[in-house]
Amino acid sequence: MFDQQRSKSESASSRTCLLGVPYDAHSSFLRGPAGAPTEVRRVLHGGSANYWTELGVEVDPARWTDLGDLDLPGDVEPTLDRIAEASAGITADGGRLLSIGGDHMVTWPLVKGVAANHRGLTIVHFDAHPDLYDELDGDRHSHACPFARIMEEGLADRLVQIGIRTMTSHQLEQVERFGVEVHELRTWDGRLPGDLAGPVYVTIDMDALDPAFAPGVSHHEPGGMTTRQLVDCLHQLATMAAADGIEVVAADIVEINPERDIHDITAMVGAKLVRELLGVLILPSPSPTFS
Ligand SMILES: [Mn+2]
Repeated sequence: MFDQQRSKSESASSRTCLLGVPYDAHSSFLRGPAGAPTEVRRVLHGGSANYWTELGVEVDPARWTDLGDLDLPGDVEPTLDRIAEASAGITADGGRLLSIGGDHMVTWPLVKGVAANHRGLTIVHFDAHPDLYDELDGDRHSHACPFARIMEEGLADRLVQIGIRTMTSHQLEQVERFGVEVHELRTWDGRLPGDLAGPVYVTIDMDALDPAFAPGVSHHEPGGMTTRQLVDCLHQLATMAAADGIEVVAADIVEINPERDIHDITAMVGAKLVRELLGVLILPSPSPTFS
């Protein structure tokens, strides 16, 4: 059993890739998230923290591959295609993807690439906003729209949203249209649904967190999650993965805007989330916890 698990772990760890997606052309309010991959890497490797997760998984850079940043053409359609191609290539044959950077629009092509390799995806989505607009300011590629596109295209079977605190009547109609499971923050109990199953894609919009914890985002939305609550959710996913209930196949961290950060506070949260997500992606089960 142990040998089996270890060999499963090692094969996943050899193909767990970090990818920077420096694209923020479809932000509706402020630009900046294109600069996030550089800032998160700088802090991740900056020497102020080690390469271990809270659950005791070592995520030293030798255990995963940093593919650097995607070179993107700029125009939207070829950019979407290039992101989707990269995502599909990385997640083929059991490879796992952690993407950093960009505004939330990039999640659409990232999920498209993962869905090419995994049927029946569940998306676990942390955000202040549902991002379900049919269009915003005439832009169907807006960072406020990716989950409308994903659900229209049938790229995921299930969309679970945590942290929401900006619902509108239009987006509530979209929730009902697409059967989205929304856990509004005002009534959330801190738990992910207990019946998650199959391949899981995790997407973290940094504005799910309260601006007190993550000021470096374009849309400050007070009354948000604590960093502790978010990390605890990733640990819940690790527990479910260890029990073979789910397989976390890919994740992204979006909407970090370094232009608004203060003393690297948000970049450091991003680096911590990178570590904790790598811990879930690299190992199907967490190592023994320190006690
Ligand atoms: Mn958001």
